[in-house]
Amino acid sequence: LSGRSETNTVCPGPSAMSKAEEAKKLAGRAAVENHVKNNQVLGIGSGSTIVHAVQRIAERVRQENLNLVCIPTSFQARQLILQYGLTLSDLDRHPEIDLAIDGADEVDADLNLIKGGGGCLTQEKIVAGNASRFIVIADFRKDSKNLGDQWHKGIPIEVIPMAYVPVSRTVTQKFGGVIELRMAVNKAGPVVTDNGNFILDWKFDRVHKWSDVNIAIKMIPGVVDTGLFINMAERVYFGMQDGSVNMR
Ligand code: ABF
Repeated sequence: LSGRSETNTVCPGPSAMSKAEEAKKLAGRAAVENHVKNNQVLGIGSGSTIVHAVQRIAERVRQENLNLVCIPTSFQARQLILQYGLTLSDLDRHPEIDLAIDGADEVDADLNLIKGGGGCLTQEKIVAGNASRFIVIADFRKDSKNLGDQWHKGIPIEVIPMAYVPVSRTVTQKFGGVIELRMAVNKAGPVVTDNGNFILDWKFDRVHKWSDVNIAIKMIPGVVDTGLFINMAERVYFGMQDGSVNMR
């Protein structure tokens, strides 16, 4: 085999990659177009899709002279807000958020979400929970009927470090499946969140009543929060492969 054909055999083609990126951009920009208005307090999510939304917000601030205040959901979001010259604030000064926009790892038919695949979930849930409107932006790969259909890495659970073993045991004893402590890419140690905690990825083995499971897991001592966002999203924008945007 030549180098070229080997590469073509094992790697996803560049067009597949750019299709997803293009879809993220479509979703992010459509949500900003439809929901961002002058004098709003905005919650800014984390991940790669939100970058496109922030770029469009910054363009609109320049073009339309909008007066917006942004509340970050992570260190990454904070840096994005600063990088694009937007006004950075916090929940102390702005506890009421008009609109939060964020990505997701998976969205089911009822707009329940799995989030936290990128390591951010607790601050995202705080911001979304204090927003009058919570809008999700995602590419076509995140759209599913039931949680777990598309996202196979499990439900992230942020835990206080000393509790990761007992929490893991309790979750699997009560609800089955397997659980893993999320490790850094170089395996040198666990991933540490913006809040100084660890993340467990719970690979569930059956469909659950997610609202009940979410509450039950949150009640386990040592759990900070889960990546299940139940009944929180008002609308989801999916960027599609054909260049359209689907709303749910
Ligand atoms: C964070 O980034 C996480 O809650 C979610 O897992 C992820 C979405 O990232 P991306 O937009 O890169 O798919 O918001």
